[in-house]
Formats: sequence, C-alpha cells, structure tokens
Amino acid sequence: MRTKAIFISTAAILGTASVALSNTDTRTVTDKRSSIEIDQFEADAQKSFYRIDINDDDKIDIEEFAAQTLVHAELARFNGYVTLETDEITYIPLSNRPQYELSLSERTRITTLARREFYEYAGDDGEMSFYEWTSYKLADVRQHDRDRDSRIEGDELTDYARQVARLRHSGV
Ligand SMILES: [Ca+2]
Ligand SMILES: [Ca+2]
Repeated sequence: MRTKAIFISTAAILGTASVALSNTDTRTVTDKRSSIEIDQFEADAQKSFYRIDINDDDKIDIEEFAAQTLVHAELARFNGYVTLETDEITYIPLSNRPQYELSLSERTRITTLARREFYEYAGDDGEMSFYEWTSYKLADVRQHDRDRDSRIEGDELTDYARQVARLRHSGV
C-alpha cells in the first residue's frame, strides 16, 4: 500500500515536472545578484498543494508528504536544479551537481526525516490542510532568509536548493 502510494505520487509529480520543463516562460536564477521574493515561494506552495494531494481529499497525509519530499529531492539531484512554479517557471541551480542516484539508506534517511517534520506542522489530526502546508513551506523558506529582507538571494538560494535536494551541508 505504501509502495503504491509513493509510486503514484512519483508519477504525478514527475508528470507535472515534465510539463513544467516544456513551458517556454522560464527563467533561471544563476548568479549571486538574482533573488526571489518570498511571495513567489508562497505562490509555488499553493500550486503544489493540489499536485501533492494525490487522492484529492484536500489534505496532505504522511505518505503523500514523505513521497513528495523524496521525489523533489530526487528531481533536484537529477536535474541539478530546483524548479519553482509561480507565474513563470524558475530554476534554482544547485551549486555543484551532486550524484543523483540515491542509495537505499539515503532514501530511508530522507523519508524518516520527512515523517518527523510532517508532524510538526500537521497538528493533532495528523493531516496537513492547505494552510498548514503553505505555512510549512514558508517557514522553510524564511529559515533561509538570513538577512530578513523577504528575498531569497545568493547563498540563501543555494542553501534553499540544497535543502530541497536534501543534501547535507558537508556535501554528498
Ligand atoms: Ca490527500
Ligand atoms: Ca534575504
């Protein structure tokens, strides 16, 4: 059951990603001066909710959450960048393209940490509402806004991309 849920989520999220990649309205954030406003991350979080809610019950459960965490980490490593879907598609490159194939132990580490993270935001009902999901995503983004200027730029962007790819700071 669990394997099936993850498989379905992977297919759905990858399906959307390939649509995103064929979109011509794109930009890539490549240099230190480039920045993304936190509002843009919020738009991305809102759009992604419906993709991640595979069974369309307007909640993200722990399996959907763990699956999206793993899929986004794999996609970021495979592509060498993180995709942000706002009015346009924005690519945030990883500083060094990592080895994308995840070992079994790394997959286990990522999903175990994701499950733990899930309950911090899901509340007592053990499910994430639309609001809880966007709050979780924005809290994650704000952690990277070290100078508190409501923009993610330079090293903040790189660190954000590494976080989505679930790379450890020591590098992989
Ligand atoms: Ca759901
Ligand atoms: Ca900032």
